[in-house]
Amino acid sequence: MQASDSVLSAVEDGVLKLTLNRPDKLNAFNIEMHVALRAELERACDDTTIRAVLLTGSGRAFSAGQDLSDRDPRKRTAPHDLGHSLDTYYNPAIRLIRDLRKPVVVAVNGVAAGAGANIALACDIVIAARSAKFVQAFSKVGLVPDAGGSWTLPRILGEPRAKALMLTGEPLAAETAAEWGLIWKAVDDVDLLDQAGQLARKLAKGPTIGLGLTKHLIQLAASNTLDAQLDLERDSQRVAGNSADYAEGVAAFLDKRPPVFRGE
Ligand code: T3D
Repeated sequence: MQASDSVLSAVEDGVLKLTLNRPDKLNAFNIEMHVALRAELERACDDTTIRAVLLTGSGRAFSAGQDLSDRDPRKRTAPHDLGHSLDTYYNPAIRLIRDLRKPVVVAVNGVAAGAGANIALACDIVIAARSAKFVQAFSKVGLVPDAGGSWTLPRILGEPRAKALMLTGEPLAAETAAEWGLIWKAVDDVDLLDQAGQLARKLAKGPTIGLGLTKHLIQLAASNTLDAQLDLERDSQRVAGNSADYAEGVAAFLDKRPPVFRGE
């Protein structure tokens, strides 16, 4: 199924591959692209044959964030309501990525700026081309960080680095992002899609229920007390322990053969 030219989608080996596809605009977000991405993320949630998502961009950029040509103040009599834009488009996308009980891998193929950077950083595993960079571009146009960036960066990097990146808008190279723990790893540009694709396929063959619960546990860890987290581990393990994939995992171990997980 191809919902829109601005987001290409294909399912193979249980992986929904989504490619942001406005390369002439560095894959900047307009309403059409938002609507298409949202429809695809909802599909990832509902379709049990999809067991992992791989997100990337076409051309030389991952995404330059909001399409600023849709925000030209000279073409308007009153300011655009950016709060409405976040409520309607960006925030639902971030929530869908975070709430999806399936792994989301992002292959950052080039520059990721503004909301484009923070959408990438909301994904579960971030692999970037060595030439890619992350730009908290908001301050350059008088805005504040959005798409979850003001939550994500301080948590991962601490205040000093988050503030420096967000107040200056200076680009952060992929290798430094990896050294700082902001992303999983930087790989040679030519290897990016191979490595990200292999990883997504491996995850799609995994015990989907357990992986989804693991994602959820990790996301709640920072705001939970240890007691609350122990309770959540207990409840999650109970669910994982009832899954067919757990039975298969144990049987395969005892049989000394690789498990065949079905995501059930
Ligand atoms: O508005 C709301 O709904 C609220 C939400 C806001 C979220 C946001 O994301 S705000 C932040 C928006 N993004 C930016 O401010 C980034 C703007 N772009 C840049 O700073 C640079 O383009 C990059 C650092 C991303 C890349 O630089 P470079 O030198 O590699 O490329 P370039 O030459 O600047 O751009 C290439 C083309 O893409 C160029 O068009 P042209 O001249 O070839 O016709 C440029 O205008 C276009 N482009 C790049 N970014 C955007 C864009 N066009 C529209 N919107 C963009 N964001």
